[in-house]
Amino acid sequence: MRFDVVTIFPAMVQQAAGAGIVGRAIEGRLLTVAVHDLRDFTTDRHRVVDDVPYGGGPGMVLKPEPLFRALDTIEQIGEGRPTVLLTSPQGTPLTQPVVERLSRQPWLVLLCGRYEGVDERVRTRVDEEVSIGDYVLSGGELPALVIIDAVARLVPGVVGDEQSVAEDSFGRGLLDFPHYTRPAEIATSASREPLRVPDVLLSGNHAEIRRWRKREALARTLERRPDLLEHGELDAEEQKLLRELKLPKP
Ligand code: 4GX
Repeated sequence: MRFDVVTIFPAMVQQAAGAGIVGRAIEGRLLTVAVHDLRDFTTDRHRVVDDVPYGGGPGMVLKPEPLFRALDTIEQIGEGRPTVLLTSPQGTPLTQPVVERLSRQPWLVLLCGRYEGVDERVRTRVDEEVSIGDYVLSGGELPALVIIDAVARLVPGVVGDEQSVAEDSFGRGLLDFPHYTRPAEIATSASREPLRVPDVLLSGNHAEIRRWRKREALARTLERRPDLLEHGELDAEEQKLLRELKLPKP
């Protein structure tokens, strides 16, 4: 899969994309991330990318022509047309189903907005606007990196353990269950009880462990994110566990 990112902070995007799981996938040629400096597509001596808004008001707007030239250049790289995304608070909220849909595209272009935004005419070249959440950032670079990270994880081979991707929190539409590692017991201060790993996880009973994890995931989701249970994709066992969790405690 290929990502092209257009930004006024290319070093920031290059740095972050080169680290961790995504960085390893780039080295392994599973992914290509090409970062383009928007200023390289200006034609004036001062490489100006922004200008004042027509109609007045505070802030600056990204000029359209450098973005159009960047897109024209990028579209000549490959065969076919890339899917062009603009990161903005006005966009489609990024959720795991949206990430899955984007991961089926072979080629994404991410335009990183800055300042008050981009000249509206740029939207004629944008397939979709995407928001990573209802808060205000100072630029589209972090959203672009978030999109690349979430989408890249779904490209086969990028995450070593395919099973962990399939079973991931949100892969199943629920919050994750609690995780523990050794030791089975840790002594804390003298006045406190030792902190023990739940016995079921040490039991070796894999059917029981699976049920316990399901119940914990459901209990957490019910407690913290009941909205996730509304569009119910629960199997029969999950529906039964959820009914039990909702019963008043005896
Ligand atoms: N999820 N921002 C983009 C400038 C901007 C505004 C409008 C294009 C159109 C954000 C978010 C986000 C701040 C990035 C404004 N660019 N992007 N920037 N939340 O807050 O995606």
